[in-house]
Amino acid sequence: MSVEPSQGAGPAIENLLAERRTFPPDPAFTARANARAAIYDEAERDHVAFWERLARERISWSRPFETTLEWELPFAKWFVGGQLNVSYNCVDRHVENGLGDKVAYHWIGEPGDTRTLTYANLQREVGKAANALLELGVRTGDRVAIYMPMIPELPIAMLACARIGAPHTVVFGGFSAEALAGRINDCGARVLITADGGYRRGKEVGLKHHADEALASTPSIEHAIVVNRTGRGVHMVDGRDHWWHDIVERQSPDCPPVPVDSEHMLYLLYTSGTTAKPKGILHTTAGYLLGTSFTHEMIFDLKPDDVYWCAADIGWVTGHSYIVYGPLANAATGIIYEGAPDTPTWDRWWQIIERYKVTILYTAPTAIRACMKQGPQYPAAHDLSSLRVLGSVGEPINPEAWLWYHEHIGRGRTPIVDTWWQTETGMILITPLPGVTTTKPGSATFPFPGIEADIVDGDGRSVPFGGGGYLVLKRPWPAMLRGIYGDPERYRQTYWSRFPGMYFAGDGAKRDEDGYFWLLGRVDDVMNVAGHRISTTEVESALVDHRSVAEAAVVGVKDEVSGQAIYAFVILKAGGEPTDALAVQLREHVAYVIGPIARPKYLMFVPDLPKTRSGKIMRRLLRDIAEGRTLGDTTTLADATVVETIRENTGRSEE
Ligand code: 7RM
Repeated sequence: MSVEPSQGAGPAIENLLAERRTFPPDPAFTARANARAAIYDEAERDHVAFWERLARERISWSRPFETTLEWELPFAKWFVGGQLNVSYNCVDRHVENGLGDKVAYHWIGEPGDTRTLTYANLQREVGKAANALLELGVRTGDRVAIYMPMIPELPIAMLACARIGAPHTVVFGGFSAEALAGRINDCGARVLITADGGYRRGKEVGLKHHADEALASTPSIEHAIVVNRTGRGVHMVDGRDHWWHDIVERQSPDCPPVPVDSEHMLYLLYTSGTTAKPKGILHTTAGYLLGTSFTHEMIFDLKPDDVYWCAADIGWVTGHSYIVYGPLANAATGIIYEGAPDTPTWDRWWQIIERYKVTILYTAPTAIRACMKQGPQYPAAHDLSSLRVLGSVGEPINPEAWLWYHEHIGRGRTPIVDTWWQTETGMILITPLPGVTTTKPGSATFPFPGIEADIVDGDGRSVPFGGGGYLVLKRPWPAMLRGIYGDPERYRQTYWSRFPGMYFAGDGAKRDEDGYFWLLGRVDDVMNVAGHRISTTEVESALVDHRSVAEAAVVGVKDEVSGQAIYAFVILKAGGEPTDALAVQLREHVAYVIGPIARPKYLMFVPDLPKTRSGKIMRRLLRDIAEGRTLGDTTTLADATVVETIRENTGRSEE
């Protein structure tokens, strides 16, 4: 990550956009809320003692821990001396507590097939899958790669690994053979768990043939287990490949969970760094389980009868922490949906919410803006009255998208939690607590209890309220990454060297006069217009503020006069006319909302934007397009045709 120290006298990042609407909690919600304002005070008095208490109360230990935290910056060890098993904590103990018949997952396939798994079902399936791994020679500490669609066997495979202490690395099902091979080779996985394919947008998407291609260059892989999802014939390599329905189905469901040390590696998850080789973000056992389960219960106000739906992909950290480990540790009932929100029509999600009486929905701004683009008639046609908490994650949520979510999905009644965190942080770190926090549309509000976050200038000095700068974390937290697999120096360099003694997240942020945190996007994307450092987020939010705009992405392009000029890519709401007059109007709108310095010099209407699989806009590719360069790495793009469509579009409007 390249971070230029701020030059000149100006602030690291300008604070331009002022959003003044506030939403205090509903007293009826507060009366029943899991979170109490007092936990902020308890955590502040002694954050180590706070996490110690929670770890003793919430985790079922095979052996209790002795030391809560050993901190040798930047290396943390939490709950040292303790032993536990994650799959026991997520499954068996609930069955022992009489919750065997409680639904763990309602699964919905894209073609309409469904499956229900209770905690007792999950225990049997996980035991069988773990025994299959043992039969294939997998031992505690061996790495297992997982490359699957969103089917129940995916969380089962993860829990089976955790049961025997074999760290998994889940590779998102949309990634290429090359990406899969790179990750397998980096961690030296012995077994791959995959499927013949899955369903997406009404089509069968093959996986096994990508896996076969990858396995041609992965010497560490000895075996593959293949789930039959689509029934389409695939090539099975004799001796190497095993059908799940053979090798797993014939196992005994009894597989004793292996107790591992608190700091045993639970998983690796590779972040698709923009240019460099992907980083294997390393998460361990006890701290991760505590951090994900406690935040899940507090931030989503989880109650025993909730139906919780995190609509992310399990291949993204959001799925690891908030579909699998956090919710299962809390004995939640969850929804897993295999497919796309527009298949067969744009009311698929709202049908699911109505049908399963979903009470908590956690999704990304990109999905909310896609729904905004289609129009409110789709959710309006469904009974969404079961919803009581809404969440957002993955990108800054523009105030207008927040308000749309509040009005058309929450029907004005439900709190919204805008949760900031990263693959590296493992758990949500900046967020409102429903029932406690007064929210402001577009702000992730405050650090979670026990977390110390700050905003600093280029020299690492805390920026006073009202200013913008770099988001840092100033003390360790239980679910933090423990390193980059096989590369401690890169870990130190990437996260702990920019500001000595602090974790630098790579995000810009500002705090308003009330101390609310507002995320401003990746610092690599910050634009420098005539010496003003302007965040992409604020200009995009000003565009989305206009009634015709569904989504916008802005980038800085080289400019002879101002150093950089702002280039805006705009998606209109359904029915919007992309005229020159509107382009002029939108530019003026930005100037009006946040000031003339932020008026985009160029503006182009586009049908879609280049995004990662988790929905993040890839501004780097937009800069390449705007400056007429050949495209950089596109392997993590969700839809590779999007950039071509934009490149062929010549209708750029210019100031
Ligand atoms: C959970 C996840 C991490 C990056 C992070 C930010 C951005 C995530 C928010 C957000 C503003 C949010 N993990 N980000 N959540 N920005 N508000 N609520 O997304 O590793 O894939 O990405 O995502 O830039 O650094 S991630």
